[in-house]
Amino acid sequence: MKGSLNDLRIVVLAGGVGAARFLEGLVQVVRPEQITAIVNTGDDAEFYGLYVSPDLDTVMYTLAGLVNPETGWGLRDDTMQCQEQLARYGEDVWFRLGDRDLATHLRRSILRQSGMPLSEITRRLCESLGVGVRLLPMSDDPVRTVLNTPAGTLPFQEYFVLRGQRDEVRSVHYRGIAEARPAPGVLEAMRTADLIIVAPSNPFVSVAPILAVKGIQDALQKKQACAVAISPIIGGAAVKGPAAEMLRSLGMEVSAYGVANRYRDLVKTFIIDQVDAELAHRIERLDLQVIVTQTLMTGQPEKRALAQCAVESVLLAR
Ligand code: FO1
Repeated sequence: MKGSLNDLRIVVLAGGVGAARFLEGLVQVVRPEQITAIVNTGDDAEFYGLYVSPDLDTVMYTLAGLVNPETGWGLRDDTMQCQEQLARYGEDVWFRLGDRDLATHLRRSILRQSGMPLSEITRRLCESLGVGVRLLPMSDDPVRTVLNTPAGTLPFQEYFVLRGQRDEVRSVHYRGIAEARPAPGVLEAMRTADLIIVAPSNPFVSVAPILAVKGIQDALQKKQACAVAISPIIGGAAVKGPAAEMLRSLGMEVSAYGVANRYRDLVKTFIIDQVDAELAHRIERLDLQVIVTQTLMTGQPEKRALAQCAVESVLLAR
C-alpha cells in the first residue's frame, strides 16, 4: 500500500443521497481522481420513454455542486414546466422530473439509443459537468430492484416514491442480476484499491444490488482487510429512506448492529454514530473493528470529518 493520503486509491460502493453526501466529504480529504464510486443502478426506471438513473444522477449532481439541497436529489432551482404540461395531457407525474433534470435523461437516452453503454454515457455526463470522481454504474446490463409486498410485487420507484414506502417489504429481488456483469473497470478498481468504503446507504436496496452483481461480493471479500462500512442507521432510525422498516420487516435487528451483522464477512471496520456507542461491544463480537464517531452529515465539516475518519480507520488498522 502507498504511504500518503494523496496516493491512495479509494473505491466507494454507493447508493443515492447518503453516499452522495459522504462523497462530498471525501473529495475534501483526497483528490477526486483518487476515487472510484461504484453506483447502484437497481433503482433505474423509464419515464416517458427516457432512461432515468437516480443514484448515478444524485451522486453526479452532488459532486458537480448542482444538487437540490432540499431534496438531496434533482437539480437546484429546477422548474417543472414540462411535467405541468404533461399533467395537462393526462400523463402521470408522480415521479418528479424537473426541466433541466430532463435534459440529463434525454441525453442519456439519446446516447443509449446509439448503442453506447451506461458506463461510457456516465463518463461523458460527468465530464460535461466537471465531476472529477470516476463514477461507474455497477453494471451496464439492466438490473431492476423489485419488492415483494402485501400489495404485490412493486418496481422500486413505485414502492419508494408513488406509494411512499408504506408497504411492508417481505423480500427484495434484483431482476436481471443473473445476467448482469460488472461494468468495465469495476473489478479492476476494487482489485487495485487501497481502501474500499461501503457508504452509509440502504443495505437492501442500495448496497445489496451492487454486491449481487457477479464477482463484486467476491472482490470485496478479497479486500476485507482494507474495507470499511458506515452505518446508515443512527439510533435505530435511518437518516433518510426505508432502511429501518426494511430491517424490521425482513426480521433483522433495527440498529447499527443489524447492519453490521450483514456486513460482518465483507469489511474489517464498521463505523457507528456516537449515539449508538453502547452497541460497540456487541459489534466487536462480530469480529469487526468498531469506530464510534459522528456519522450524521449535517454540514460540510461533518461530511469531511466522517470521510477523514473512514480513510484513517483502515490506514491505522494496517
Ligand atoms: N424521490 C422522491 O421521493 N420523489 C420524486 O419524485 C423523485 C424524483 C426523482 C427524479 C430524479 C432522480 O434522479 C431522483 C428522484 N427521486 C425522487 C429520488 C429517488 O427516487 C431516490 O433517491 C432513489 O432512487 C433512492 O436512492
